[in-house]
Amino acid sequence: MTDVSDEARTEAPEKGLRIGPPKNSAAGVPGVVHGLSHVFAEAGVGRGLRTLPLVNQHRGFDCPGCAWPEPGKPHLAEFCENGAKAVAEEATRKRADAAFFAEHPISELATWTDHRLGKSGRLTEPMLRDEGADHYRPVSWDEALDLVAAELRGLDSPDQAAFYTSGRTSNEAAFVYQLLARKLGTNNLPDCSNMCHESSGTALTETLGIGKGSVSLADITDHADLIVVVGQNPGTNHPRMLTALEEAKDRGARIVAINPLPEAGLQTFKNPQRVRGVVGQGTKLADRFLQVRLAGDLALFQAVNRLLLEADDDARTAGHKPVLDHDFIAEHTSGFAEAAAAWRTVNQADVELATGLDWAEIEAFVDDVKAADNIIVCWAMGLTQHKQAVATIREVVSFLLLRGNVGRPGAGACPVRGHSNVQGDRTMGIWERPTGPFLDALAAEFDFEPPRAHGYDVVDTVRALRDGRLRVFMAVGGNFAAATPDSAVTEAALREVPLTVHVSTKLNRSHVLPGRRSLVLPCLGRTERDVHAGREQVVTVEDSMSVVHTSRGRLAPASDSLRSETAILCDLARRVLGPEDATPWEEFADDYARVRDSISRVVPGFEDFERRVAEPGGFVLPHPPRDARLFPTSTGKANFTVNKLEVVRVPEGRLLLQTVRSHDQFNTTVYGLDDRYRGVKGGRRVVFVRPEDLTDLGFADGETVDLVSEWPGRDGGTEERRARGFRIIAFPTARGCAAAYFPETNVLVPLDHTAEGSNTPASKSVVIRLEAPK
Ligand SMILES: Nc1nc2c(c(=O)[nH]1)N[C@H]1C(S)=C(S)[C@@H](COP(=O)(O)OP(=O)(O)OC[C@H]3O[C@@H](n4cnc5c(=O)[nH]c(N)nc54)[C@H](O)[C@@H]3O)O[C@H]1N2
Ligand SMILES: Nc1nc2c(c(=O)[nH]1)N[C@H]1C(S)=C(S)[C@@H](COP(=O)(O)OP(=O)(O)OC[C@H]3O[C@@H](n4cnc5c(=O)[nH]c(N)nc54)[C@H](O)[C@@H]3O)O[C@H]1N2
Ligand SMILES: [Mo]
Repeated sequence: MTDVSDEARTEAPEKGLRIGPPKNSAAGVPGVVHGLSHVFAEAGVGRGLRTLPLVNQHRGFDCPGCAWPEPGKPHLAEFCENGAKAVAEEATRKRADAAFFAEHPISELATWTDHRLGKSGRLTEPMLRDEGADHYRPVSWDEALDLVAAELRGLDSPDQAAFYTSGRTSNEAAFVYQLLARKLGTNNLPDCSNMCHESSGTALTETLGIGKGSVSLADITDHADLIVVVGQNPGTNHPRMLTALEEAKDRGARIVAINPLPEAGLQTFKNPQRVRGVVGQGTKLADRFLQVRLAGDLALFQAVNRLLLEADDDARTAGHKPVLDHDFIAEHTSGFAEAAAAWRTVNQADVELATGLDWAEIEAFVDDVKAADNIIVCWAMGLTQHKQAVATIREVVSFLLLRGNVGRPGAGACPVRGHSNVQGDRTMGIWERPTGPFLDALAAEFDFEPPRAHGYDVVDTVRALRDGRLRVFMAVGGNFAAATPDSAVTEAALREVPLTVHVSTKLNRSHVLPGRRSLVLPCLGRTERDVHAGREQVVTVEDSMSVVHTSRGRLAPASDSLRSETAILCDLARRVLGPEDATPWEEFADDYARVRDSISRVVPGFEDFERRVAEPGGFVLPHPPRDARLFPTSTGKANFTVNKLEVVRVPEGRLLLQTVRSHDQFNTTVYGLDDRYRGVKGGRRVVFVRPEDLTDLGFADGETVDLVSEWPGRDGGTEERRARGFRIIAFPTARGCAAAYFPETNVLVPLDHTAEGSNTPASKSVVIRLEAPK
């Protein structure tokens, strides 16, 4: 049994925890005040005011928060409460400098909570932990980078190194990073996407031929008749999306929310940039709320597709207008007959069991669908982090295809991406499974033979670490130790690797669970001015809707020793690959336009990059299904799929747990201890359970319990993982389902519990039991 108590990290029990009623509206003035209070507290009033007006403006910087696109003409302040917090976190005046590391041994820092670690402030100079030492000590950039280069050059095989990326990295840094890894000879390029929208990318590539969303912002604001928001909590995670949904509502669009939790942001939006949002009632967003059970969406969309098929039969028999778009299906799709045959066997009882919904509720949703000419489905982690995630998203695509909802205004698939440049990083080749054409273009541009074998994704990287197959683990951004599943396994594995290297802005858990030797290399953040070789540099990013644009930091860097990610990686590459390597690494670092020049020849859609990205708002990458109803799939058509439903059966006395974000965190960065919309203040060790389930299980609101996950062990027994000391909150979630925050609950997610086809940790459906603490 794996019993990991991370109680040790909660230095003080959460004495300040207070629970109030959940809210039924999002944002408004309290949101802005809350966001600004974070900025001023961290950055100071002057620095804060200088920063905010530049967020997401042409010639400003890309918000380091989420990947939601900027409107063509941004409002004067196109930032949101949570964007403000992300900026504050980076613009903070606090410093985790050499004096800080001299004062706090690593063994002490390892007991701090993620919240406290993050609040230590910005990293200021390169720090090294020597083998056996309990402190980090300052080192020069030369010493640090030579050390990494020596270790990489000394490997028996390049596959003994893994290069992780978190999705804040710019296009330029991502491009040089993957080039370095591939020149070294490995495709071990795991990234946060593996834990995020990998399931979307996999499903969309199979069905539409491209792993990206097919809608633009205007499709939502100006054209869609029905917008389905499934498995997503935009009020917290993509607050600017609420403005777009409000615009859609103003024109008469309908919104359907599908979620086990009644998220405040999906109910009412009080837009702080509008009078009625400030003093009035705000805008009611969702017209219909389907409170689906966790992992019930595959069954739900199969039922919807069956009902659409039957409605089409009826309409045609009665001589009415067909419900399905038969012309589109005939001309542009493949596999319809097989899928239709499968839908006709969809069983109502299975659907009701899996979804927890009444058939009549599903029929009412189908009426919305039939009434809408143009439909968009938006989704995020509620669909991607389940065992049948890929199948579910394929089924969503079938739903869209049935009525021709791809490749025309106001219609399409909208996976709402997480990190601000996670989509761009993948476009730049951060991928453990690069395509042949990409590698061919890279080979031609840089005159070398890139490795063709697939590398490790995140879960495989953890396995390789665990099994001693990696000797260097390097990360550009992110917090691998905290973001990955099965914390006990990952943390133990990371401590054994000979060298860990983290290029980061702020201190986090991954730095205090170091490898035998460990380097922390501090870099500039998005908000900061990047001057290199006497030239002010700009970087580029790609948003959730394939718009590529520039980002230019304006604040003075947190320390004089900081370097940009691109500069660090070019310098490292030069040292690793030696003088015999012909890549102009120094020129790349001195002028990122040189990197963009190479990108323009390697990555399709980036032709004439430098000129086009200088246009206000940047440019949109090609997307054949969206632009021309061309589907670059194996069949050359959009593919319908047959997906076998496995109803998740939760044993008696157990709950299905999802691990979610609170309103005061960005992934593993914990800004504060509140989750305002869900009524939580001053603590994070809470578990939301439905009152009827509590009664059945013999527990009560306010009790403290351990969460114990149960997983079929290899030897036929049950593996147990435990997270201690969670306060129960009676909450109106779907029946049989619970929710708690990550990263605290990552200890409960078994490493092998992943989505079929994408290997994404299934961190939204973990079987648990509640147990009175011993
Ligand atoms: N402020 C802030 N912004 C962020 C982030 C952050 O941490 N903080 N993170 C960024 C990143 S990297 C990402 S990926 C996105 C994440 O954005 P979200 O996906 O919105 O984030 P989660 O908190 O994981 O919320 C998942 C939502 O899906 C619902 N859900 C869970 N399981 C199911 C299911 O089986 N079916 C359905 N229908 N719904 C389900 C949950 O109840 C919840 O509303 O946000 C990005 N933006
Ligand atoms: N249980 C559970 N686990 C999850 C999820 C879940 O829903 N449930 N969600 C998953 C998802 S969707 C994601 S995307 C991952 C996130 O995984 P990661 O991307 O690895 O984690 P973050 O918390 O976003 O990384 C934060 C750290 O990035 C560094 N950083 C911030 N800005 C910069 C920058 O500009 N440059 C550099 N070099 N470093 C910077 C800081 O040091 C900060 O501490 O977590 C995944 N893990
Ligand atoms: Mo994400």
